[in-house]
Amino acid sequence: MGAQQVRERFTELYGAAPEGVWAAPGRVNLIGEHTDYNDGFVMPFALPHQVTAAVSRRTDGLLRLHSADIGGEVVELALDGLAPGTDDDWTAYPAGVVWALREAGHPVTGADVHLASTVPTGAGLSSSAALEVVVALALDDLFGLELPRWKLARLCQRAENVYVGAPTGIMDQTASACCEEGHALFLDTRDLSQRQIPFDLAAEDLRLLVIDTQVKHAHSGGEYGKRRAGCEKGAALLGVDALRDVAYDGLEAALEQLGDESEVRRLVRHIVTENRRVERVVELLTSGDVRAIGPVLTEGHASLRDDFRISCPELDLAVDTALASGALGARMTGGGFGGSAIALAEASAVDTLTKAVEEAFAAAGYTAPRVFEAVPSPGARRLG
Ligand code: GAF
Repeated sequence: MGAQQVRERFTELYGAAPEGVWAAPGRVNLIGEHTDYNDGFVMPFALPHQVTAAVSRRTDGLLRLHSADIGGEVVELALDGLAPGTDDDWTAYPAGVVWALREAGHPVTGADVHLASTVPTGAGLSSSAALEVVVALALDDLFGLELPRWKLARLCQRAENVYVGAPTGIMDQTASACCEEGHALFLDTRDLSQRQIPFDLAAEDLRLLVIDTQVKHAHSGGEYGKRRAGCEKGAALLGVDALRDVAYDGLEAALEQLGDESEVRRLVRHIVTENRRVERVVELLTSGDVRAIGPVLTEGHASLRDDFRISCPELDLAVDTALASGALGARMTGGGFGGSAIALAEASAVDTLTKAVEEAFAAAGYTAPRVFEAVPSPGARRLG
Protein backbone atom coordinates (compact mmCIF):
# COMPACT_ATOMS: atom_id res chain seq x y z
CA MET A 1 0.00 0.00 0.00
CA GLY A 2 1.30 3.47 -0.90
CA ALA A 3 2.44 6.10 1.61
CA GLN A 4 -0.33 8.44 0.48
CA GLN A 5 -3.09 5.92 1.20
CA VAL A 6 -1.69 5.15 4.64
CA ARG A 7 -1.38 8.86 5.38
CA GLU A 8 -4.99 9.51 4.32
CA ARG A 9 -6.39 6.63 6.35
CA PHE A 10 -4.43 7.81 9.40
CA THR A 11 -6.00 11.25 9.00
CA GLU A 12 -9.49 9.74 8.82
CA LEU A 13 -8.90 7.58 11.89
CA TYR A 14 -7.18 10.08 14.15
CA GLY A 15 -8.52 13.42 12.89
CA ALA A 16 -5.16 14.99 11.93
CA ALA A 17 -2.38 14.23 9.44
CA PRO A 18 0.46 12.00 10.71
CA GLU A 19 3.84 13.50 11.54
CA GLY A 20 5.46 11.07 9.15
CA VAL A 21 5.28 7.81 7.19
CA TRP A 22 7.88 5.02 7.42
CA ALA A 23 8.36 1.61 5.77
CA ALA A 24 10.21 -1.58 6.73
CA PRO A 25 10.52 -4.66 4.47
CA GLY A 26 10.12 -8.38 4.91
CA ARG A 27 13.11 -10.51 3.91
CA VAL A 28 14.23 -13.64 2.17
CA ASN A 29 17.18 -15.48 3.65
CA LEU A 30 19.53 -16.56 0.88
CA ILE A 31 21.56 -18.89 3.11
CA GLY A 32 22.37 -19.32 6.82
CA GLU A 33 19.32 -20.87 8.47
CA HIS A 34 18.95 -21.26 12.25
CA THR A 35 22.54 -20.09 12.62
CA ASP A 36 21.58 -16.74 14.16
CA TYR A 37 20.90 -18.06 17.66
CA ASN A 38 24.18 -19.98 17.44
CA ASP A 39 26.25 -16.79 16.98
CA GLY A 40 26.71 -17.77 13.32
CA PHE A 41 26.46 -16.25 9.85
CA VAL A 42 23.34 -15.32 7.87
CA MET A 43 22.72 -13.71 4.50
CA PRO A 44 19.27 -12.23 4.03
CA PHE A 45 18.08 -9.60 1.57
CA ALA A 46 15.08 -7.29 1.76
CA LEU A 47 11.90 -7.91 -0.23
CA PRO A 48 9.90 -5.19 -1.97
CA HIS A 49 7.02 -6.26 0.31
CA GLN A 50 6.86 -3.99 3.32
CA VAL A 51 4.93 -2.68 6.28
CA THR A 52 4.10 1.02 5.98
CA ALA A 53 3.29 3.03 9.10
CA ALA A 54 1.85 6.51 9.55
CA VAL A 55 2.71 7.73 13.04
CA SER A 56 2.31 10.78 15.31
CA ARG A 57 3.56 11.36 18.84
CA ARG A 58 1.30 11.58 21.88
CA THR A 59 2.25 12.95 25.26
CA ASP A 60 -0.49 11.40 27.40
CA GLY A 61 0.90 7.87 27.85
CA LEU A 62 -1.44 6.24 25.32
CA LEU A 63 -0.59 4.01 22.38
CA ARG A 64 -3.34 3.86 19.75
CA LEU A 65 -2.99 1.22 17.04
CA HIS A 66 -4.83 0.42 13.86
CA SER A 67 -4.04 -1.97 11.02
CA ALA A 68 -5.54 -1.75 7.54
CA ASP A 69 -5.07 -5.51 7.19
CA ILE A 70 -6.94 -6.48 10.33
CA GLY A 71 -9.57 -3.70 10.21
CA GLY A 72 -11.88 -3.09 13.14
CA GLU A 73 -11.63 -0.35 15.73
CA VAL A 74 -8.56 1.56 16.86
CA VAL A 75 -6.99 -0.35 19.80
CA GLU A 76 -6.01 1.86 22.73
CA LEU A 77 -3.33 0.73 25.23
CA ALA A 78 -1.93 2.56 28.27
CA LEU A 79 1.89 2.59 28.18
CA ASP A 80 2.08 2.01 31.93
CA GLY A 81 0.04 -1.16 31.53
CA LEU A 82 2.27 -2.73 28.83
CA ALA A 83 3.70 -6.02 30.09
CA PRO A 84 5.00 -9.21 28.44
CA GLY A 85 2.32 -11.78 27.79
CA THR A 86 -0.64 -9.39 28.08
CA ASP A 87 -1.51 -8.99 24.38
CA ASP A 88 -2.11 -12.11 22.34
CA ASP A 89 -2.82 -10.66 18.91
CA TRP A 90 -1.00 -8.53 16.30
CA THR A 91 -0.87 -5.54 18.69
CA ALA A 92 1.76 -7.40 20.76
CA TYR A 93 4.40 -6.58 18.12
CA PRO A 94 4.08 -2.77 18.07
CA ALA A 95 3.22 -2.69 21.80
CA GLY A 96 6.27 -4.87 22.50
CA VAL A 97 8.52 -2.41 20.67
CA VAL A 98 7.20 0.51 22.72
CA TRP A 99 7.62 -1.58 25.87
CA ALA A 100 11.24 -2.49 24.90
CA LEU A 101 12.14 1.14 24.11
CA ARG A 102 10.72 2.39 27.41
CA GLU A 103 12.26 -0.44 29.39
CA ALA A 104 15.65 0.54 27.92
CA GLY A 105 15.07 4.05 29.28
CA HIS A 106 14.00 5.83 26.09
CA PRO A 107 11.46 8.61 26.62
CA VAL A 108 8.54 7.43 24.48
CA THR A 109 5.38 9.14 25.76
CA GLY A 110 2.74 7.69 23.43
CA ALA A 111 1.81 7.44 19.76
CA ASP A 112 -0.97 7.09 17.22
CA VAL A 113 -0.12 4.45 14.62
CA HIS A 114 -1.81 3.22 11.45
CA LEU A 115 -0.18 0.29 9.64
CA ALA A 116 -0.62 -1.46 6.30
CA SER A 117 1.38 -4.48 5.18
CA THR A 118 2.14 -6.18 1.89
CA VAL A 119 4.34 -8.86 3.52
CA PRO A 120 2.54 -12.23 3.47
CA THR A 121 2.03 -13.44 7.06
CA GLY A 122 3.11 -16.88 8.25
CA ALA A 123 5.07 -17.32 5.01
CA GLY A 124 8.58 -17.28 6.52
CA LEU A 125 9.19 -13.81 5.08
CA SER A 126 9.47 -11.87 8.38
CA SER A 127 6.18 -10.03 8.47
CA SER A 128 6.51 -9.64 12.25
CA ALA A 129 10.05 -8.25 12.13
CA ALA A 130 8.92 -5.71 9.49
CA LEU A 131 6.08 -4.66 11.79
CA GLU A 132 8.43 -4.26 14.74
CA VAL A 133 11.13 -2.40 12.82
CA VAL A 134 8.78 0.11 11.17
CA VAL A 135 7.39 1.09 14.57
CA ALA A 136 10.85 1.27 16.15
CA LEU A 137 12.21 3.46 13.34
CA ALA A 138 9.22 5.82 13.44
CA LEU A 139 9.51 6.27 17.21
CA ASP A 140 13.28 6.65 16.98
CA ASP A 141 12.81 9.50 14.48
CA LEU A 142 9.89 11.17 16.22
CA PHE A 143 11.38 11.09 19.72
CA GLY A 144 14.88 12.00 18.48
CA LEU A 145 16.46 8.85 19.97
CA GLU A 146 19.12 8.52 17.24
CA LEU A 147 19.69 4.83 17.93
CA PRO A 148 21.90 2.98 15.44
CA ARG A 149 20.06 0.50 13.24
CA TRP A 150 21.64 -2.53 14.90
CA LYS A 151 20.38 -1.32 18.27
CA LEU A 152 16.86 -0.81 16.94
CA ALA A 153 17.04 -4.39 15.67
CA ARG A 154 18.14 -5.63 19.12
CA LEU A 155 15.23 -3.82 20.79
CA CYS A 156 12.81 -5.33 18.28
CA GLN A 157 14.25 -8.78 18.94
CA ARG A 158 13.71 -8.19 22.67
CA ALA A 159 10.09 -7.24 21.95
CA GLU A 160 9.65 -10.51 20.06
CA ASN A 161 11.51 -12.72 22.56
CA VAL A 162 10.16 -11.29 25.80
CA TYR A 163 6.92 -9.45 25.00
CA VAL A 164 5.54 -11.74 22.30
CA GLY A 165 7.30 -14.83 23.65
CA ALA A 166 8.92 -16.19 20.45
CA PRO A 167 12.55 -17.31 21.05
CA THR A 168 13.88 -16.04 17.69
CA GLY A 169 17.37 -14.86 16.75
CA ILE A 170 18.50 -11.45 15.46
CA MET A 171 18.47 -12.07 11.69
CA ASP A 172 15.01 -10.87 10.67
CA GLN A 173 15.02 -7.56 12.55
CA THR A 174 18.55 -6.75 11.35
CA ALA A 175 17.59 -7.60 7.78
CA SER A 176 14.58 -5.31 7.86
CA ALA A 177 16.54 -2.50 9.52
CA CYS A 178 19.86 -2.75 7.66
CA CYS A 179 19.47 -4.29 4.17
CA GLU A 180 20.28 -2.22 1.10
CA GLU A 181 18.82 -2.27 -2.39
CA GLY A 182 20.69 -4.55 -4.82
CA HIS A 183 22.59 -6.27 -2.00
CA ALA A 184 22.44 -9.25 0.32
CA LEU A 185 23.49 -8.62 3.92
CA PHE A 186 26.33 -10.80 5.21
CA LEU A 187 25.79 -10.60 8.96
CA ASP A 188 27.91 -12.07 11.72
CA THR A 189 25.32 -12.53 14.46
CA ARG A 190 28.00 -12.77 17.15
CA ASP A 191 29.10 -9.13 16.97
CA LEU A 192 26.52 -7.88 14.43
CA SER A 193 29.27 -6.81 12.02
CA GLN A 194 27.89 -6.50 8.50
CA ARG A 195 28.95 -6.48 4.88
CA GLN A 196 26.69 -5.50 2.01
CA ILE A 197 27.33 -8.01 -0.80
CA PRO A 198 26.25 -6.85 -4.29
CA PHE A 199 23.51 -9.21 -5.50
CA ASP A 200 22.29 -7.99 -8.86
CA LEU A 201 20.45 -10.93 -10.36
CA ALA A 202 19.00 -9.05 -13.33
CA ALA A 203 22.50 -8.13 -14.56
CA GLU A 204 23.25 -11.86 -14.78
CA ASP A 205 19.89 -12.71 -16.41
CA LEU A 206 19.00 -14.64 -13.29
CA ARG A 207 15.90 -14.58 -11.10
CA LEU A 208 15.26 -15.63 -7.55
CA LEU A 209 11.76 -16.97 -7.09
CA VAL A 210 9.92 -17.23 -3.81
CA ILE A 211 7.50 -20.15 -3.60
CA ASP A 212 5.09 -19.49 -0.73
CA THR A 213 3.65 -22.92 0.04
CA GLN A 214 0.75 -21.30 1.95
CA VAL A 215 1.49 -23.67 4.83
CA LYS A 216 1.38 -21.28 7.79
CA HIS A 217 3.93 -21.46 10.55
CA ALA A 218 4.63 -19.67 13.87
CA HIS A 219 7.81 -19.38 15.92
CA SER A 220 6.09 -19.28 19.27
CA GLY A 221 5.09 -22.92 18.60
CA GLY A 222 7.33 -25.52 20.28
CA GLU A 223 9.47 -26.87 17.41
CA TYR A 224 11.57 -23.73 16.88
CA GLY A 225 12.30 -23.57 20.62
CA LYS A 226 13.19 -27.28 20.67
CA ARG A 227 15.79 -26.81 17.90
CA ARG A 228 17.23 -23.87 19.76
CA ALA A 229 17.42 -25.83 23.03
CA GLY A 230 19.04 -28.76 21.17
CA CYS A 231 21.72 -26.47 19.73
CA GLU A 232 22.41 -25.01 23.17
CA LYS A 233 22.72 -28.53 24.57
CA GLY A 234 25.22 -29.33 21.80
CA ALA A 235 27.32 -26.28 22.65
CA ALA A 236 27.28 -27.19 26.35
CA LEU A 237 28.30 -30.81 25.66
CA LEU A 238 31.14 -29.61 23.44
CA GLY A 239 32.26 -27.01 25.99
CA VAL A 240 31.88 -23.99 23.66
CA ASP A 241 29.93 -20.74 24.09
CA ALA A 242 27.94 -21.35 20.91
CA LEU A 243 28.02 -23.78 17.97
CA ARG A 244 29.65 -21.02 15.95
CA ASP A 245 32.81 -21.97 17.83
CA VAL A 246 32.93 -25.45 16.31
CA ALA A 247 35.25 -25.13 13.29
CA TYR A 248 34.28 -26.83 10.04
CA ASP A 249 37.58 -28.71 10.12
CA GLY A 250 36.80 -29.91 13.63
CA LEU A 251 33.31 -31.19 12.81
CA GLU A 252 34.16 -34.90 12.68
CA ALA A 253 35.93 -34.75 16.03
CA ALA A 254 32.99 -32.83 17.55
CA LEU A 255 30.49 -35.40 16.26
CA GLU A 256 32.59 -38.18 17.73
CA GLN A 257 32.71 -36.37 21.05
CA LEU A 258 28.89 -36.28 21.08
CA GLY A 259 28.81 -40.09 21.04
CA ASP A 260 25.28 -41.49 20.90
CA GLU A 261 23.51 -38.11 21.24
CA SER A 262 22.13 -38.66 17.74
CA GLU A 263 19.66 -35.77 17.68
CA VAL A 264 22.22 -33.25 18.95
CA ARG A 265 24.75 -34.60 16.45
CA ARG A 266 22.37 -33.84 13.58
CA LEU A 267 21.71 -30.32 14.84
CA VAL A 268 25.42 -29.63 15.28
CA ARG A 269 26.21 -30.95 11.81
CA HIS A 270 23.63 -28.63 10.26
CA ILE A 271 24.85 -25.51 12.06
CA VAL A 272 28.54 -26.12 11.36
CA THR A 273 28.04 -26.96 7.67
CA GLU A 274 25.52 -24.13 7.24
CA ASN A 275 27.99 -21.54 8.53
CA ARG A 276 30.48 -22.89 5.99
CA ARG A 277 27.85 -22.60 3.24
CA VAL A 278 27.30 -18.93 4.07
CA GLU A 279 31.04 -18.28 3.78
CA ARG A 280 31.08 -20.18 0.49
CA VAL A 281 28.20 -18.13 -0.94
CA VAL A 282 29.96 -14.91 0.10
CA GLU A 283 33.15 -16.10 -1.67
CA LEU A 284 31.24 -17.03 -4.83
CA LEU A 285 29.22 -13.81 -4.99
CA THR A 286 32.29 -11.70 -4.35
CA SER A 287 34.15 -13.43 -7.15
CA GLY A 288 31.17 -12.85 -9.48
CA ASP A 289 30.27 -16.53 -9.81
CA VAL A 290 26.55 -16.12 -9.04
CA ARG A 291 25.36 -19.30 -10.78
CA ALA A 292 27.72 -21.40 -8.66
CA ILE A 293 25.76 -20.60 -5.49
CA GLY A 294 22.91 -22.81 -6.76
CA PRO A 295 24.28 -26.17 -5.55
CA VAL A 296 25.23 -24.61 -2.20
CA LEU A 297 21.61 -23.54 -1.68
CA THR A 298 20.38 -27.03 -2.58
CA GLU A 299 22.85 -28.60 -0.15
CA GLY A 300 21.47 -26.26 2.52
CA HIS A 301 17.98 -27.61 1.89
CA ALA A 302 19.10 -31.21 2.30
CA SER A 303 20.74 -30.28 5.59
CA LEU A 304 17.57 -28.56 6.87
CA ARG A 305 15.43 -31.48 5.73
CA ASP A 306 17.60 -34.38 6.91
CA ASP A 307 19.68 -33.02 9.79
CA PHE A 308 17.70 -30.12 11.23
CA ARG A 309 14.38 -31.74 10.27
CA ILE A 310 12.32 -28.60 9.80
CA SER A 311 11.09 -29.03 6.23
CA CYS A 312 7.64 -30.36 5.30
CA PRO A 313 6.24 -32.22 2.26
CA GLU A 314 5.09 -28.99 0.57
CA LEU A 315 8.54 -27.35 0.91
CA ASP A 316 10.26 -30.51 -0.35
CA LEU A 317 7.91 -30.70 -3.32
CA ALA A 318 8.57 -27.03 -4.16
CA VAL A 319 12.34 -27.58 -4.02
CA ASP A 320 12.36 -30.91 -5.89
CA THR A 321 10.05 -29.62 -8.63
CA ALA A 322 12.04 -26.41 -9.05
CA LEU A 323 15.27 -28.41 -9.41
CA ALA A 324 13.66 -30.88 -11.83
CA SER A 325 12.50 -28.00 -14.01
CA GLY A 326 15.83 -26.29 -14.36
CA ALA A 327 16.49 -24.30 -11.17
CA LEU A 328 20.20 -23.80 -10.47
CA GLY A 329 19.52 -24.28 -6.77
CA ALA A 330 16.58 -24.29 -4.36
CA ARG A 331 15.95 -24.45 -0.63
CA MET A 332 13.43 -23.69 2.03
CA THR A 333 13.96 -20.26 3.60
CA GLY A 334 13.18 -18.91 7.07
CA GLY A 335 12.15 -20.76 10.20
CA GLY A 336 10.66 -23.83 8.48
CA PHE A 337 7.67 -26.10 9.20
CA GLY A 338 5.90 -24.40 6.29
CA GLY A 339 6.40 -20.96 4.81
CA SER A 340 8.43 -20.41 1.66
CA ALA A 341 11.11 -21.94 -0.54
CA ILE A 342 13.43 -20.03 -2.88
CA ALA A 343 14.69 -21.09 -6.28
CA LEU A 344 17.53 -19.53 -8.28
CA ALA A 345 16.87 -19.81 -12.01
CA GLU A 346 17.78 -18.46 -15.41
CA ALA A 347 15.33 -15.70 -16.40
CA SER A 348 14.32 -17.84 -19.37
CA ALA A 349 13.32 -20.75 -17.09
CA VAL A 350 10.94 -18.80 -14.84
CA ASP A 351 7.67 -19.52 -16.66
CA THR A 352 8.32 -23.25 -17.03
CA LEU A 353 9.44 -23.55 -13.45
CA THR A 354 6.44 -21.64 -12.06
CA LYS A 355 4.02 -23.74 -14.08
CA ALA A 356 5.72 -26.97 -13.01
CA VAL A 357 5.49 -26.05 -9.32
CA GLU A 358 1.83 -25.04 -9.64
CA GLU A 359 1.01 -28.29 -11.43
CA ALA A 360 2.90 -30.41 -8.92
CA PHE A 361 1.00 -28.79 -6.03
CA ALA A 362 -2.32 -29.33 -7.78
CA ALA A 363 -1.47 -32.98 -8.51
CA ALA A 364 -0.55 -33.53 -4.85
CA GLY A 365 -3.84 -31.96 -3.72
CA TYR A 366 -2.03 -29.08 -1.93
CA THR A 367 -3.30 -25.49 -1.72
CA ALA A 368 -2.05 -23.51 -4.73
CA PRO A 369 1.37 -21.93 -3.96
CA ARG A 370 2.10 -18.24 -4.54
CA VAL A 371 5.17 -17.83 -6.74
CA PHE A 372 6.80 -14.42 -7.15
CA GLU A 373 10.14 -12.87 -7.97
CA ALA A 374 12.28 -11.49 -5.11
CA VAL A 375 14.32 -8.42 -6.00
CA PRO A 376 16.85 -7.23 -3.36
CA SER A 377 15.15 -4.05 -2.10
CA PRO A 378 15.88 -1.21 0.35
CA GLY A 379 15.75 -1.66 4.13
CA ALA A 380 13.67 0.40 6.57
CA ARG A 381 13.36 4.10 5.79
CA ARG A 382 11.26 7.21 6.16
CA LEU A 383 8.95 7.79 3.20
CA GLY A 384 7.68 11.25 4.03
C1 GAF B 1 13.07 -17.25 12.01
C2 GAF B 1 13.71 -16.51 13.15
F1 GAF B 1 12.98 -15.40 13.47
C3 GAF B 1 15.14 -16.09 12.82
O1 GAF B 1 15.73 -15.51 13.95
C4 GAF B 1 15.95 -17.28 12.32
O2 GAF B 1 16.32 -18.12 13.37
C5 GAF B 1 15.18 -18.04 11.24
O3 GAF B 1 13.86 -18.38 11.66
C6 GAF B 1 15.88 -19.30 10.84
O4 GAF B 1 17.07 -19.01 10.22
O5 GAF B 1 12.89 -16.43 10.89
